[in-house]
Amino acid sequence: MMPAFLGSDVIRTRFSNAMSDMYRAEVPQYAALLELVAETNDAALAKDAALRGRMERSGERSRIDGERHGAIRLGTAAELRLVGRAFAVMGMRAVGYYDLAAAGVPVHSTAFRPIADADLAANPFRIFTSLLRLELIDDARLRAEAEAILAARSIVTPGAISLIERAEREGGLDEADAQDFVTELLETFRWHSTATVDAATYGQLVDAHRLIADVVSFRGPHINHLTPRTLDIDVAQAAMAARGMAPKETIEGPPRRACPILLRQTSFKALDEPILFPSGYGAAVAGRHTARFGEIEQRGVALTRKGRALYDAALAGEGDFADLPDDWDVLREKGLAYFRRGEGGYEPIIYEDFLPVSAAGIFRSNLGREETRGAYGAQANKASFEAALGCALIDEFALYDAAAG
Ligand code: OOG
Ligand code: NI
Repeated sequence: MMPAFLGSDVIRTRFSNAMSDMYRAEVPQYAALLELVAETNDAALAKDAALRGRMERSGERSRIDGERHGAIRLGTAAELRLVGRAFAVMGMRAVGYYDLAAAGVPVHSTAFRPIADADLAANPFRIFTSLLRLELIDDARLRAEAEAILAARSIVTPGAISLIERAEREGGLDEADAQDFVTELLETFRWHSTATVDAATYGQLVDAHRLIADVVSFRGPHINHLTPRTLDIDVAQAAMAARGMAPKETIEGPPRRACPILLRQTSFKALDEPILFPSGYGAAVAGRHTARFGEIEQRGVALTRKGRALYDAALAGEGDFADLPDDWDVLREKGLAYFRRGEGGYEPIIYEDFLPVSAAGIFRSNLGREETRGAYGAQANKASFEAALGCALIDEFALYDAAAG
């Protein structure tokens, strides 16, 4: 008899919940943030019947409570490929390319997420995944050292690797294997308070870029935030401030509107955490590291290429946010945003992706003030990212075109 495989949606949901439980235990501020977002969402739904109706019809009402994204930073092509295979077991595919080097952050990124409407409705869990661009370290000796350190680590447990291979070979995982897979894969994203490098090496890596130190100095790519989805980011941000969670000053993304578009995000500053450095003399040396933070986001309608061009122009100061009409019907009639035909007429298709300028703002605010360098000279290099991943990145617009039918 064929073994009964668990659906990839079920494995993804279990993994997302396990990550959330782990991060809640590691970072108590995250638990407080979840509570705050749940309260403000309940209040927003209670007072806005139109929002409630729209969310119920689109299926978002049932997914919102468990909806979140996380972020990790990887060091090598081999790590990206392996993590991509692990995410594939959970139905998550690499969508979109985000070049952060232009904003002075030495990484390029994608988002692993489900792509089919039904899978998004089941659980849209996404992981913003960055790959370090070691070629942007100027100092050749330090670059070689960082490469050697990364080449020596294994970020996925042997148990997880054999379950990834089994899922690929047999086409899925049964209940017991799926449970083991979730438990084993969680290890990859756990925080390690002891660095793998000595304090001097850490200092040199920080001097090259704080982000390089964060990727290279530890056993693995600790999850650096998990972001719940709020239905009213201005209310949630005010509540964060009122509860002493010190959000960053500005909300990334478009301004507040009656008809939300794309993505608005804000974060609280990274925690300053104690770590230990190994030393050649037996006793560990105490130090501090900032990497992990908290973030909230509000999602709106996905823009078409035409709508996105207007948004990008406004962001670049070459247009105005008012060029994007704040009215569902006009957005649809002008072909600026994506809608699907539902029982209640046309329903907005939610934006499931990220924004590079916003992401750079989130990165920067969590790397400390001193880390505000200008753009790296390097060009965006999608082809090298795809070569590292081992397959093409999926174009987000093609997915929205298909969803709109
Ligand atoms: C990722 C920062 C970007 C987002 O939601 O755009 C991000 C990171 O700090 O690793 O989280
Ligand atoms: Ni984020």
